[in-house]
Amino acid sequence: MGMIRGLVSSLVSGIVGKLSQQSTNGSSVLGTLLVQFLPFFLTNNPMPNGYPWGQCTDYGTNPYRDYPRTGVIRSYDFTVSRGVIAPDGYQREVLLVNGAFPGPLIEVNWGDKIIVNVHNNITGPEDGTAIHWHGFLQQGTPWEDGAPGVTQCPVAPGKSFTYEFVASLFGTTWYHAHYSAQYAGGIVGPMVIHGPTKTKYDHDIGPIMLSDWYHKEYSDIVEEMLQPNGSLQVFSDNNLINGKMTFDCSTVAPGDKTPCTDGAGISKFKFYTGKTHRLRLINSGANGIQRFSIDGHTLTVIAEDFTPVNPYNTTVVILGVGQRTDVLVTANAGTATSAFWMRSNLTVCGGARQPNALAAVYYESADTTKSPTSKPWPLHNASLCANTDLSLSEPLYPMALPEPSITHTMSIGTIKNASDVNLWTFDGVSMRTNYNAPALLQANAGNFSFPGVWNVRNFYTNSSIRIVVQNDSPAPHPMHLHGHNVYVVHEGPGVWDGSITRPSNPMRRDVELVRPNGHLVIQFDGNNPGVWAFHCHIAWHASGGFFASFVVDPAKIEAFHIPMSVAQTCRDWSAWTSHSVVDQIDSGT
Ligand SMILES: *[C@@H]1O[C@H](CO)[C@@H](O)[C@H](O)[C@H]1NC(C)=O
Ligand SMILES: *[C@@H]1O[C@H](CO)[C@@H](O)[C@H](O)[C@H]1NC(C)=O
Ligand SMILES: *[C@@H]1O[C@H](CO)[C@@H](O)[C@H](O)[C@H]1NC(C)=O
Ligand SMILES: *[C@@H]1O[C@H](CO)[C@@H](O)[C@H](O)[C@H]1NC(C)=O
Ligand SMILES: *[C@@H]1O[C@H](CO)[C@@H](O)[C@H](O)[C@H]1NC(C)=O
Ligand SMILES: *[C@@H]1O[C@H](CO)[C@@H](O)[C@H](O)[C@H]1NC(C)=O
Ligand SMILES: *[C@@H]1O[C@H](CO)[C@@H](O)[C@H](O)[C@H]1NC(C)=O
Ligand SMILES: *[C@@H]1O[C@H](CO)[C@@H](O)[C@H](O)[C@H]1NC(C)=O
Ligand SMILES: [Cu+2]
Repeated sequence: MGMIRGLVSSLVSGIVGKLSQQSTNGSSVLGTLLVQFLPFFLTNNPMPNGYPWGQCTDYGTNPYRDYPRTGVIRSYDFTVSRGVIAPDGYQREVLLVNGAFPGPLIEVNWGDKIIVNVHNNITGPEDGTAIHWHGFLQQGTPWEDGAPGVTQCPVAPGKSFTYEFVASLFGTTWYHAHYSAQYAGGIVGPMVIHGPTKTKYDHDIGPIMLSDWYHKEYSDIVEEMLQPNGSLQVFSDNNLINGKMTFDCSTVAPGDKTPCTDGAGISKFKFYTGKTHRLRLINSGANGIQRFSIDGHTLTVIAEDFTPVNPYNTTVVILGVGQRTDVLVTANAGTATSAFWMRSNLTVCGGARQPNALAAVYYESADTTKSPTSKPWPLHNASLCANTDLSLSEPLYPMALPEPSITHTMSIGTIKNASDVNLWTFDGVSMRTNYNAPALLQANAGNFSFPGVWNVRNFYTNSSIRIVVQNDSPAPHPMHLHGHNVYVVHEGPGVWDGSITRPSNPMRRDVELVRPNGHLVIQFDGNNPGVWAFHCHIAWHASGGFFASFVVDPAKIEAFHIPMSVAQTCRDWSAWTSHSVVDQIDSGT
């Protein structure tokens, strides 16, 4: 009871944040009332008629083939540095993009080219980095995918790498570091790719990032987990909405002298009475499954990951790590002075010490210094550790499931290695990457003999590849394939019985949860040559070896003319590692 009262009172004081935005989130303004509706940056650079996608629609255009070629380039400069912030009042060392947590928004139109010059300014101590652009297909540019040891060498301290790729899909996504579990240390940010929408709305609220949060540095967590006889289960300390939440500092361990402030501040959003708002939800956390809701409001789901879907209504949206859901919310639950709680709860499916995040939604004339008093929707099935029923999600642009030319089963398990370290296995292997020898570059040089610990599977020229993921572990796993929107064939408890959810038009997305002791069947077409990571998106599980890579169309990989900057990044990394010892404490990704 004391703990609950402490939490409530600190939340109340969090309405008027005790810490400045700079001390909680650095140079980010996300979660404050300063954020404007989108499109924001694009308003300074209007496109022809405002609709650069011309005749393309979200229901009638094959996005994998017929995306618009706008010829527009959007350039960004990212500097990754160490910093000290207190997102929830508990101060910690973090890694920041341009001094911001969450990192800066990348906002472009469908079909634009995105160029991001990433500068590694990690010092005291120095470390490598690499940034992945989640969900992009990278057709013809697999070396821009940002997975170290798979598609590139890490960017050495003091060096830069310029990523360049086309936004051929549209919707909501995020970028994050893919080096070790570095993204849990703060290197995350939202991306919005504007595109056509059949379902109309009035205001685009922009990204809402939901993330579990840890008070220890990511490297300390990984070291602890991967010590002899360590535990593979990692507990989060808090849950954030757009990088903000309060923390009950009385629960900090007695010996811990880290500065901690109650009521640091929470995120706030403004709605306009009677208007319909688009919210772009992103689970950018390291581990936990989120359940998102807004008291008194129905959510209309219009897109999941990069796939626009037939709209459906719900009161709760479930998101595994890496997943995105775009929802429409009409402000029809009160008057112009009403206020409501926005909630995101970490489920019981992963370890969370403080699972419930809150933010405030104010209608246009509400007093933004007062707490909402609204009541939550009743709790749904709290013990369900899976995504919402697959049959609800139906892509607007229909595509029938092709006949697979190969079916490959991969099971999930754990082992203890010779040093008594507990690790994850995927398809029988606990993966460990070699930062100095990315699989894609070796393949480009015509060598397809990969060391077993890289866990690479070559699918040659198979037209469509079906993967059955068998989860023999008691934890759910958000499975993510790089470079593809996969067909989600089936998901459920136990072993797959061969049934398919809507073969005429199965859901397509880039992350789907496999439930504890259950199965997930996905399928992808072999039309995107490259080496593509397929892994659990839980940062701690990938660190523990839960990671594989797929080779697609080897002859085409050999024929790629990879930009010289990719080889230069390896030379720079090699030069740096020749005088600095890289303590690769985990799988590397
Ligand atoms: C580089 O990192 C240092 C130390 O963290 C910081 O003081 C400096 O502002 C950073 N430089 C840039 C350009 O972000
Ligand atoms: C390993 O960890 C388990 C669970 O934490 C514990 O019960 C066991 O005693 C430990 N074994 C050794 C050899 O430390
Ligand atoms: C979904 O909810 C909206 C209001 O929030 C309502 O207008 C619409 O009719 C609902 N749609 C369905 C299919 O129930
Ligand atoms: C979130 O947690 C709150 C507080 O425990 C609870 O009242 C609410 O029903 C939960 N909502 C969901 C969707 O899990
Ligand atoms: C809740 O989910 C669990 C786990 O999937 C399932 O066994 C149970 O039947 C569900 N309960 C309800 C009421 O749907
Ligand atoms: C066991 O795994 C840990 C963590 O990846 C690694 O540091 C260690 O070298 C491994 N031990 C052996 C004998 O492979
Ligand atoms: C191919 O790469 C592997 C290591 O990944 C190496 O052991 C082998 O010697 C290489 N083969 C050739 C012909 O270079
Ligand atoms: C499909 O993949 C399997 C497994 O790697 C391989 O043995 C087979 O030759 C491939 N088929 C084609 C047509 O490439
Ligand atoms: Cu996992």
